[in-house]
Amino acid sequence: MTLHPTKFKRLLIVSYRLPFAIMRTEEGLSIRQNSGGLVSAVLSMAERMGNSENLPFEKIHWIGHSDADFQDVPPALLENDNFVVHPVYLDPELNRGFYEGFCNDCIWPLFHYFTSYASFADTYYQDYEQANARFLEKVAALVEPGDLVWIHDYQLMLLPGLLRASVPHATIGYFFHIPFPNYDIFKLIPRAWRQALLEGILGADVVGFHTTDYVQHFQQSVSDVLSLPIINQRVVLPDRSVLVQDFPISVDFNKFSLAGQTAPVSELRKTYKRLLRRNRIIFSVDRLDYTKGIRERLLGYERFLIQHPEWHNRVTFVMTVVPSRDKITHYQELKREIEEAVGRINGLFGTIGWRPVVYSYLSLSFEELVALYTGCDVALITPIRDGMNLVAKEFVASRNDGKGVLILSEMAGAARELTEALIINPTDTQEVASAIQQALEMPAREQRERLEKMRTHLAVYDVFRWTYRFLSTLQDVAISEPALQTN
Ligand code: GDG
Repeated sequence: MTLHPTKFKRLLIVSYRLPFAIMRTEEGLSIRQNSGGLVSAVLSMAERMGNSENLPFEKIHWIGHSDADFQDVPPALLENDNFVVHPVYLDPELNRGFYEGFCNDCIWPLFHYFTSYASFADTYYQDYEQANARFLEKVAALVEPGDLVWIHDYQLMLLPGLLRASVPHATIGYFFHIPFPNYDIFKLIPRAWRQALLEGILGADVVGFHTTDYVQHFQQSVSDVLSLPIINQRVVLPDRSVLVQDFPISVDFNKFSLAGQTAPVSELRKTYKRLLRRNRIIFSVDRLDYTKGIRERLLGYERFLIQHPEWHNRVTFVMTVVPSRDKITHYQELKREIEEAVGRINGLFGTIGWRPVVYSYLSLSFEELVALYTGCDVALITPIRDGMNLVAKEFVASRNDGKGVLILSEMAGAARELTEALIINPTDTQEVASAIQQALEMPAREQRERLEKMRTHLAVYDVFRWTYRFLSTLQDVAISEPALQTN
């Protein structure tokens, strides 16, 4: 599986978020690395560039959003060894309607099956159209023959279609990072919008999802809304066809597998264990989001503590919630509910010397994250709905000591691959409580055997495989369709 360096010269990634945030400090402008699933995946790939003949691109050109306030950023700040960044400047008001509105107050809840949270304001959709058109201006001005354009995620569903109309011979891939819901959910979107969203996505040559379920849901929507035939995984349009396939995203297995042994991580791990009085540790980390099942997880832990007094004083749940979208009402309410539940559990069971839940609302450094992945006994990952969930894969990749148990929700895309985890339904409080007990009491041998199977899978299906599979499929499709040849 290789890419064709002679035919395709540049990789253009287009996503809402850039890999770096531009900040204004007292010393002037500076950049800070962003986190999140997509950024983690592409940064790993970028770190390998130059050292791998499979990655022929010299630099990745990355087009993403920035506040209009930063239009005075000097070009030198927008380039490093791996990336050239091309910001799309959006006014705060447009960004509010587009990103906080249509993306995160309509599509995000709807596509995660939180239908009652979804708001269908006309102005949101108008801002979404306008913002996608602003991305188009930037991409269309940049794209050249021989470029691969890889567009990401639900913020940019219209962009592939806009780009196809503006640059008909462009080679366009599109990857969807969240679940694509079944048709009953998708058809809640007003008729004209849902048609435009599907036509937008079908502007790409290859459309990728994490799982075969999402592929099937998308195909059913295409067939019901647009009445287009689907033959051999291809949506057949009058002048061309679009390949729709699953490409499960993954993690940099080697990086996580080795990270636990570095001196800073070992030091941190020792410190955490000492601070937690050598208690057994249950760990979770997620962005603040109602889809992640944080409330439900706390109920499961509370039930476990009620049913198992023998574990009091001997176990600590380290729960980190990473600040996210906290300007949106549902997120503010969720934060309050989480903090109430943590307070209730600590009040009910805690003593002067023991806090059952150690909760923080902050972002961890990479070393802190790995120290917790490798220092914990149980990773408790209970989303109500999650496209993939990279935290589960990172935990497994980190455990080259063969210790630790993964409890994983069946509603995460990752559950399709990590079948040796203790798979639970996140709304079943008793099942979560029982899985915690089973995990804490699991014999070392069983832990090792379960981890080994999942690690063998991730060692092969790592993030590089994901990128190569997607990009080489895109190239093959572009080369085999004469109408789409770029030279
Ligand atoms: C979306 C989809 C899909 C988290 N907290 C910290 C931190 N992280 C990193 C993790 C991981 C990433 O952020 C989170 O990825 P997830 O996949 O778990 O979740 P989403 O952000 O919701 O991502 C998801 C993903 O896209 C990729 O397609 O899997 O389903 O919702 O890499 O390590 N990193 C650091 N400190 C933290 O506190 N350093």
